[in-house]
Amino acid sequence: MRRSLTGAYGLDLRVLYHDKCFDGACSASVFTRFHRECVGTASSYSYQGLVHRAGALFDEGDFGNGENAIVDFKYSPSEKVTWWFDHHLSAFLTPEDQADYERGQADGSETMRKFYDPKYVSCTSLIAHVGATKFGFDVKPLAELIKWADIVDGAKYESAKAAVEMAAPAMKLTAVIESAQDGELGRRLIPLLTEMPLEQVLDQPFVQNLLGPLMERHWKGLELIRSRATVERGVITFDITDQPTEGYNKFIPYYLFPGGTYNVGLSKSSFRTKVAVGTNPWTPLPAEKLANLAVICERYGGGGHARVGAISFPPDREDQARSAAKEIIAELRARETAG
Ligand SMILES: [Mn+2]
Repeated sequence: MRRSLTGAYGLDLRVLYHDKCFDGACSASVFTRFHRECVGTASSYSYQGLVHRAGALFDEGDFGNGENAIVDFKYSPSEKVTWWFDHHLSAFLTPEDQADYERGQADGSETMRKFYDPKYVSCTSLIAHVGATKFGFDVKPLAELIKWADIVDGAKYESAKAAVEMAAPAMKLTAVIESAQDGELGRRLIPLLTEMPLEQVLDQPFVQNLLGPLMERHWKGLELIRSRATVERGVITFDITDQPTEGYNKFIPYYLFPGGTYNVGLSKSSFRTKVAVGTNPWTPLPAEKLANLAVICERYGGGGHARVGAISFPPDREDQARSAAKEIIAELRARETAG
């Protein structure tokens, strides 16, 4: 890390970003380019990934001695933080944090440094918009990155085929980023994201090495679910509890049965037996006709969102998981039949 001896100018700028997230990596990359081209007060940039965890999210030691930017992650009132961009609904950990942010906006001291707007689908597009409209940032070269950050963070895939076959480089990069084991991947990837097309980033040997085993596991998961899944009265079901897995692509059921409205899947990992309940994102049915899956899952001690929920049981309580799944399947099929 290069450091100059005098003043704030020429110091390293630390970018703290949402780790294991495509939008987080793209946000860090776009922020870096924006800062270098439009602000120019740092001689180098370093990267620190952040993850959601119980209790305090920030450690003062995470912040560097120069400027610090937090992107696509919660607000921190630390005086070391000089830039902040976020678009999450739950951006403030406490009312005090929110009051701190609002104070800086009301007195004008931070209106050109801290930006929050939950209407943006991705933080990448928020940074690009603020940069372009308030600082004259040229975002034309970033069109591909911004488009894909919006698609991935908003889960707005055009089809189950696009989500499962993962032909687009951004989809494969997302898989690699989400499976990263440490901060090293982000540090290597972030500087490349704004410098070259996604296809070329994906072609880097260190990315290809990580992608190979992930895609192999993905295709195996697809074949396993294909061999088990059936659809009846709009509800796709499958049981793969006999083949423990640490996860599968949640769009696979709709790829296999595009006409299915819901899917109820039973799976097992090292720490739980899981009933996953989802709604086909490409269903032509209007929202008011769809079941609220969070409410259904809560009845069994689970939870989630209106369109997707889950219930976890201890690994050895497959019997309970199976009977909950059976009841939910019957309920969703009755709804479909009732129209
Ligand atoms: Mn985001």
